[in-house]
Amino acid sequence: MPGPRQPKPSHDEPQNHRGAGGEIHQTSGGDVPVLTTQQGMPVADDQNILRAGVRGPALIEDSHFREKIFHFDHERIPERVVHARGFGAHGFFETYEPLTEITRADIFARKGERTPAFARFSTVVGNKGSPDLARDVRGFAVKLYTQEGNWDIVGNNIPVFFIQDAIKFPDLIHAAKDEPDRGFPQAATAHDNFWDFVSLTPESTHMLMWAMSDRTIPRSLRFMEGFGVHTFRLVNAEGRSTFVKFHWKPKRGMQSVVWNEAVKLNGADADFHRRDMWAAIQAGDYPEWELGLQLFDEAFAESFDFDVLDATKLIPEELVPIRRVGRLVLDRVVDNFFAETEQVAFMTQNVVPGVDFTNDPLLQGRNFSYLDTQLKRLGGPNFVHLPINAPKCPFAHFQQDGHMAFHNPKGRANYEPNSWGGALGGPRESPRRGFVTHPAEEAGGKLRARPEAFADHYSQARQFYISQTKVEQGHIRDAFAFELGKVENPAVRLRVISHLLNVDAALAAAVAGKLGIARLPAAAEAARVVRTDLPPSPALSLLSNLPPDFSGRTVGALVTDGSDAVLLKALRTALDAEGATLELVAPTIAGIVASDGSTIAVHHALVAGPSVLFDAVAILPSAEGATLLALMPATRDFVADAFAHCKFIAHSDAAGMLFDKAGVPIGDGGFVALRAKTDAAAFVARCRTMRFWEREAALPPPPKASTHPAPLRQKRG
Ligand code: HDD
Repeated sequence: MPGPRQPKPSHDEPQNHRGAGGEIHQTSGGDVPVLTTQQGMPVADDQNILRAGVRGPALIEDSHFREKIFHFDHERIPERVVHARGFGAHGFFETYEPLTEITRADIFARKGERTPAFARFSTVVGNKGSPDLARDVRGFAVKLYTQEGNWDIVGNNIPVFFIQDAIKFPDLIHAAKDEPDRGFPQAATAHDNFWDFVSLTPESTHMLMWAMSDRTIPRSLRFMEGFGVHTFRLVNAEGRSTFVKFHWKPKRGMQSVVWNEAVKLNGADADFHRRDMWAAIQAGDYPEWELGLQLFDEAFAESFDFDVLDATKLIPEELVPIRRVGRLVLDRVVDNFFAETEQVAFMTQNVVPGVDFTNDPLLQGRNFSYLDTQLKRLGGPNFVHLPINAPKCPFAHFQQDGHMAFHNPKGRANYEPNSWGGALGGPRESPRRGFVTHPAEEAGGKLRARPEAFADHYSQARQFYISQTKVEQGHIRDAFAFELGKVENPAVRLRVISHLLNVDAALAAAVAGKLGIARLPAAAEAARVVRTDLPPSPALSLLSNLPPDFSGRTVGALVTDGSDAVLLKALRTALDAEGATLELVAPTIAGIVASDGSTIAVHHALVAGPSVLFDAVAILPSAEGATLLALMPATRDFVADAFAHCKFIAHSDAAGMLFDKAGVPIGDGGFVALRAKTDAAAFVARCRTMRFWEREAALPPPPKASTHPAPLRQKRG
């Protein structure tokens, strides 16, 4: 009975109807698909629940409504217990040259062969809806759909880890995530529980140095390295094993933001990283990394200063150079975020013939955990049937049934051995093609213990610190001071300082000074003498390894009506030539009329386009436009932040008053005046060093604590 609030459906032509609230709906017709229930029954009315009378109660008979609400109620699956917030993309891995002398892995057998790949990048600690620029380790997980099965390299953007043994992982993660009695802080390690745990776990010290460095606030997921972390094995056809550490080297080089910028980015665009990657792929600027191998044998492992099974240690590139063996290119965004990025199941134990594990106790524990977690998250044993998880090579086995079984074997035999013979008998094992575990010899009693060499917790932490530039060291000091500044318990703060004293006395004193600690505690007792002879490893520094150019980066130009059209064009041309992007910011999103009378669309209104979104800025108002901008508070932030974040700043002459207004002293080497067309190219050339760090060096040095140690009682876990 059509009532006054019920739109009348038509199946002939698309028609517009008004729903109860007056909203417009289009009914199906022509090539528009008909809305159906999950069962395929066409739906006549998706606006109104079935009720007894226009103002009467709802009827349980409305199976369409019940199905719709039932399904909605069950849309969520548990988020990942760690690495909940992530962003994935499809692509391929291309092999540079056959590596048959090192591994029988099929993926490395043929030069130029492309293997489909899916990569997911993530933060570790925050929940699914947390901001992208949290200070956090980034997950770097790659699924390679090889012709001999799926191989997952489930790594991070840091080559070491907080703990040596997987049995401590739940403690680490409990301590790092929000505190259980209050549910905050979210996506931050800047709280008591985390620092309490790590300060009672000295093996974390090396990782803490990385975590407090700019590595944990990358500018883009495209501009960070990836690491397999553990030592793995590659095994060739003769069964010879070579130890390997996996590295992903970003084509566009490495780059991070500064902390103050990260804080503001989280507010300006909490999706900054995912938007950046999405935009790059959509623009055809495909994110790319080279796969690097550090290959070494037993003899090197024996002679190395540290145990290669200890995930809190790395092997400096200067000691074992990286061999680049292929590239990963991400060239396709997902069709559906849930189906692909959310449901993808990475597992460290997914290796292929020719790749094998070592006895790293962290890795061994992971090999248990990842399968287990998928059952919880994806709800049954058939999660590999999901398209994102299914191998792309032929597969055949006798595993059957279970929830949501999509690939069901045909035929009578569902066991082996069987005597059905031929195709009827189903698949058979293949000693020749199959995965064979490297027959490493093992001996020793059953015990819960760690090798003696694992006990050196400070030497490589120190090596990392001394490998950083002065600017980076300053950022590390600031990060420690920020995080510990959020710690309420003074004993925890002191305990961290006592560890830092084993890393670098000046670092410890500076952090203590920033925390207002008047007297330094005694250094933490070190189980092994700290090595001060390890040389700096320049490869560990971001700023010592700048990319060759400014490609993949973005300049934000603040423009107004009357902005110089010729200069704008020159800037765009210079950036295009560099492979960089220009985005325009104007007083309103309606765009501007440039000096030549042309109307130019802009990307951001000033209030929504702060300078933190960009790698460098150009402030190019007309004289009249500058007067208008001077009245807008957002202009001051745009200018002052760009300056404080050490960005290169191009400017028109008219911009001068805006610098004055923002209290920015114009004139250091980070400013480039744009007057003639050629100035644009000069500005882009300056941008190649990414930031004008000298500006930061001009700031006054931090206060320091007294170097007279104060006694401190150490609590040990
Ligand atoms: Fe883990 C997810 C990386 C130690 C247990 N881990 C997860 C992801 C990455 C890493 C990138 C997200 C994968 C994705 O995008 O879906 N994890 C690491 C690295 C580690 C590490 C580099 C140390 C070197 N992890 C680690 C340990 C354990 C786990 C020691 C447990 C014993 N990790 C898990 C997990 C997760 C996970 C609980 C959560 C979601 C998932 O696996 O699929 O099983």
